[in-house]
Amino acid sequence: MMKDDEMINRGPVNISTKKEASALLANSSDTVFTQTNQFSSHCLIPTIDNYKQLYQASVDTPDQFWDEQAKKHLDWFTPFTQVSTGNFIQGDIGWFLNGKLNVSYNCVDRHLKENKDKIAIIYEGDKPSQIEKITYYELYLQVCRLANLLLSLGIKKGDTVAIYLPNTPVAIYSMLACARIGAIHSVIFAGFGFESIISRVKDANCRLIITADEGVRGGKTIPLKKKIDEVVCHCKTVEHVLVFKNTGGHVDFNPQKDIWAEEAMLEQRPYCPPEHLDSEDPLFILYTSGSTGQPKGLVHTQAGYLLYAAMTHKYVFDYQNDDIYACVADVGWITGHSYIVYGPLANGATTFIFEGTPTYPTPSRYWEMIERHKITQFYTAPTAIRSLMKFPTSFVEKSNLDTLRVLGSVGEPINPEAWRWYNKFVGRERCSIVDTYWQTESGGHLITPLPGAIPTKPGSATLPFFGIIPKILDPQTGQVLDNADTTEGVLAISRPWPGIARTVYKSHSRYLLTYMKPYPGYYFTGDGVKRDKDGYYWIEGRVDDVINVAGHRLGTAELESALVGSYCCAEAAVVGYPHDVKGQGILAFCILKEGYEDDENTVSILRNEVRNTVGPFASPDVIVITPSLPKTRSGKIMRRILRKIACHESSPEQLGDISTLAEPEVVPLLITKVLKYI
Ligand code: 6R9
Repeated sequence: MMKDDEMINRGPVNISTKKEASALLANSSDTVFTQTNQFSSHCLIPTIDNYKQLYQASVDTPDQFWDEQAKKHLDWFTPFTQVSTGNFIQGDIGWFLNGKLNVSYNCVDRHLKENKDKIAIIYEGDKPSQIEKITYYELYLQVCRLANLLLSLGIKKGDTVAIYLPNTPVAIYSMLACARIGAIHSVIFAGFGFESIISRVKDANCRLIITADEGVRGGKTIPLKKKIDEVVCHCKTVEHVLVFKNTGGHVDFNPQKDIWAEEAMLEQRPYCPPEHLDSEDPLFILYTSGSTGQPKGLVHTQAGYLLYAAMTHKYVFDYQNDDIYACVADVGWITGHSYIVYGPLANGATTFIFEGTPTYPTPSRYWEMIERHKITQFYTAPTAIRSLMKFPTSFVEKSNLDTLRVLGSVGEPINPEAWRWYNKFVGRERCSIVDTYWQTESGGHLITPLPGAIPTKPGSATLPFFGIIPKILDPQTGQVLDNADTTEGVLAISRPWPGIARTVYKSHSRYLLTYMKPYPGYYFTGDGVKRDKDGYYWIEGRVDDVINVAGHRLGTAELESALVGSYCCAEAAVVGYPHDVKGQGILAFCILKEGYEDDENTVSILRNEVRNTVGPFASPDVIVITPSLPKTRSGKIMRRILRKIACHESSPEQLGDISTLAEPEVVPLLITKVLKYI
């Protein structure tokens, strides 16, 4: 069942979220912050004029621009015959038509000739002493063995494979092994709970799941195989479970389905010819929360995605040959896909993968890793920066961070205070800060500074990447807003780019409904935005029922369905509220079933329900038990009012007319209850 908001397409603009973001931006200076980047002249794109020239070419003669880039950055088995096709009305987008290539070949094999012994992957486990370095040749052998193992289990081109692994090199081997044989991977973040895994495995009809015994984060062990054992009982399509040993911890082993991966790989030949795949064959599915309960399986294809990931990785991080590049995201999210795995490896880079957390064993962990490995680019999320800012600066000051050149931020708007801290204490005021705005759907960066070329302003993602034509639309009328001064509205993109997701798995109508129909002729990002007089973009956050908690996108409907799935909850409504570390926190209003009391026990039952079904990262920060919810007379929950209450914008003027509600008296009650917690 689709919710009203999604059917209306445009949905109501989430004013509260916008206000929060505007408040964050309010204290930011509008003057251009020109960093003293001592490396500017050595950057790949050293001046703003170089950027402008390239950008102009990319939008004036896009086919010529992308034709050149695709030939320069990718190796092809068969050349493409047409650069691009399709539009945002039909959603029939395609790039590099009839070309044949292989993503794993581009990420591994082609580097062997000159860089066989170069380190491809540096891994740090949860404990700082757990370090592994994998050369391109070793990576190649592992990928080939695993690809052959998948083939021996009957996995073939077009089959879907679920990957539920900790953030370790085997996750990279697994993704590349699938890519080698044309199987479509669906990585499921290892923090997801039971229901979230089942819905993803079922939606994609996965034939095989790749997992590990356990993961370890922040000193805590996370049972992964155990969770998959429960999942497999409910998912009939799963024929085999490949199990990697990560901790060596005990697992239940079902000889009918389970296979120890390392042992089985040893029996496989370390050569596997790469499948010649069409540019538009699917590469992977990645699920993302939307306005409705069921997450959308976005489908990315081979050539356009890889080219876009590789180019953005190269230019946005100013990636140069001997760099040691580190993105501390998880491969379970798009940031890990594009900027731990595909972008860096396509560029022959040394990429870093980290299984632990920023504060374990101490809040110096990131900075010590940078010193230990001589990291040159470091990419993290504002929530991590905010959590580390809370500690004394001595934790960061004692590390030697001289190797750093570029610092990246992703996942949510970075507040100027965090930006400045990152710049001062980590970048030591001599690095480029790149606040990269993009989405699972976009495959790679959409709006971002380029080191050396684009002067930055704290809190602004600055200017569009090559080929991206952003438009600001009036949320109600869809008119393009084009004031020379400041413009504010919703962000849309007016022309397809190579990295855009091509469809929602098995549901093209949902793809069109969510992204193309709200504003015909445009791709709708779902974000509010402001453009200042210098043409700089300031992302203001989601305008739909999606909340962004510590850089993770969560659909409120998904959380509500988990809450009502608990035996004690009759009805639930979830909204976001400003949170000083996580960006947004989760506030859940719940009506209990008859016979349950508003006490700690009930609240913990509700919280655990969300932890188990969606995942611990989605655990509500505040649960308010209420006898009723503000509803229209037709029974629709007025989320607008709940959002305002959550943001303390609950004066009568701010709330507007509530007399039309079925039970207006619940509003003051909720205001009082919320004040107790937030
Ligand atoms: C890459 C990623 C996408 C949503 C996006 C927006 C928010 C991401 C941002 C940012 C402001 C940035 N977002 N980066 N907002 N500034 N630099 O995070 O993908 O998980 O799909 O989330 O995240 O709201 O629409 P995804």
